[in-house]
Amino acid sequence: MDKLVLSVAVTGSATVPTQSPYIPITPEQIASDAIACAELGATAIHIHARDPKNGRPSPDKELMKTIARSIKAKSDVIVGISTGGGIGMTPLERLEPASYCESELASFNLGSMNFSMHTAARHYNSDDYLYDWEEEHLRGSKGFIFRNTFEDMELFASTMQAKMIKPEFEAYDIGHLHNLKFLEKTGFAKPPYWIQFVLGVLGGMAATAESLMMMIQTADRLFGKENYRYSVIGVGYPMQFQMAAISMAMGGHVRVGLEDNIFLRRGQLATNMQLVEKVKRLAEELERPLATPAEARSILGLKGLEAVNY
Ligand code: KMH
Ligand code: ZN
Repeated sequence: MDKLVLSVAVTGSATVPTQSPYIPITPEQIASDAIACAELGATAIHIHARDPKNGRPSPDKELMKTIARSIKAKSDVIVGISTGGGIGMTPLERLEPASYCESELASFNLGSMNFSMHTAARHYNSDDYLYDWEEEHLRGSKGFIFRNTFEDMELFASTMQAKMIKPEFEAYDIGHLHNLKFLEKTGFAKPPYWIQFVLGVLGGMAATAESLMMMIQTADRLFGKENYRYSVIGVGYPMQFQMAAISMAMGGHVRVGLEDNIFLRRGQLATNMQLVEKVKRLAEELERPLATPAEARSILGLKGLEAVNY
């Protein structure tokens, strides 16, 4: 088995600040969590930017550059920039931060889908929310379509190819793997692939061992085991840890972080660093030593920190 590539998605764009005081918001907070996670042994950080005034997900490329640069000043951890963005952003707005920063890695979402967080709103009354955008963000996601058409994907793929940004392919469903195969056939994707199996989004496959097995079997058949590596995201609690353990036992890699789960234990909110510590304990028990950023760069075939634009 490879050494374990442990990615941490420190803030994301699905949650709202009211859900947890530990979600980092400002560029300083996001960079500080990223650096602390790297010091604990995380290999890669997946970042989104948020408006420092109110925590709303932001497509501002300068904010993203500030975050990436602050991380680079203190750590050689791999930085992957989101192109999933957030609700209300156009595909071009979503692509801009990664394209501008020319990061080593960027997420690449493999298909359009429902993507809903509206069930989280049942825990709050309207006057519980800290900021005016939050309630509509959660409730309104019931009507949200996460757009990733073939036209969008071709644009994302050609931009990333031109800037030597390695795509981190996010597959939420079996059909997304077939979409990747189609991108390969039409010249928009080339193995070896780095795939995140994202399980547990309302609108995608459930976070179960059975879903993961179906994903792996399909990817093996479409691409061949030797042509891809995978990491697993279990969305929500306790799925983040359950999926991490299954993936580690099978030789896969893992992503944790407050983007996908805000709890350390039932009813107890987590910090990003606590999530990393918990998954490190599991990794130790399962004999999966962590990859350093340098080892992961070689495992994933990344261009290197010298070639980024931040
Ligand atoms: N929050 C994850 C379920 C992206 O940023 O491109 C999906 C994600 C998408 O990370
Ligand atoms: Zn993300």
